[in-house]
Amino acid sequence: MSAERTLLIIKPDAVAKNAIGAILSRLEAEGFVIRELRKLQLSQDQARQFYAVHKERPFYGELVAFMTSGPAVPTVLERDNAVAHLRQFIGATDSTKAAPGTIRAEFGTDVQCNAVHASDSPENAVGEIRFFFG
Ligand code: 3AN
Repeated sequence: MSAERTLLIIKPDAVAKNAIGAILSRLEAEGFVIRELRKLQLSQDQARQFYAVHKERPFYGELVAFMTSGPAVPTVLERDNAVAHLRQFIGATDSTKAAPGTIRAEFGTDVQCNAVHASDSPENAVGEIRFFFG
């Protein structure tokens, strides 16, 4: 199968836990190649824009506040079937329900502080990679 790219963001909760290296190491061991990597703090405008699909949801304000609360690490990852494989590997959105062994089960806390974001479709991956890396 041909290589595909997806966007991962190590969120502020995982960065604050000093888990950047542990998460990247798990991903590399799973066959993902790190193509781009940057540590940054999202502005309010960037966070609102990135999560614009959720703007009508009740948690939108909290989500923007959390995502701008500290540095995050957007990363472009490549492997075969990257989008679907990464979604499986990170686990369910709510860390308390994520399957054992997944990134969110290991490094996340709850539905908001869930350690990482990953693109949910190849189309969104293209847009999200462009959002951070041009
Ligand atoms: P995923 O990140 O697994 O694709 P989405 O797209 O449903 O999940 O949600 C986007 C982000 O919004 C999640 N990563 C999470 O941080 C936050 N979120 C989702 N549902 C809730 C909720 N009920 N309360 C607070 N935050 C939420």
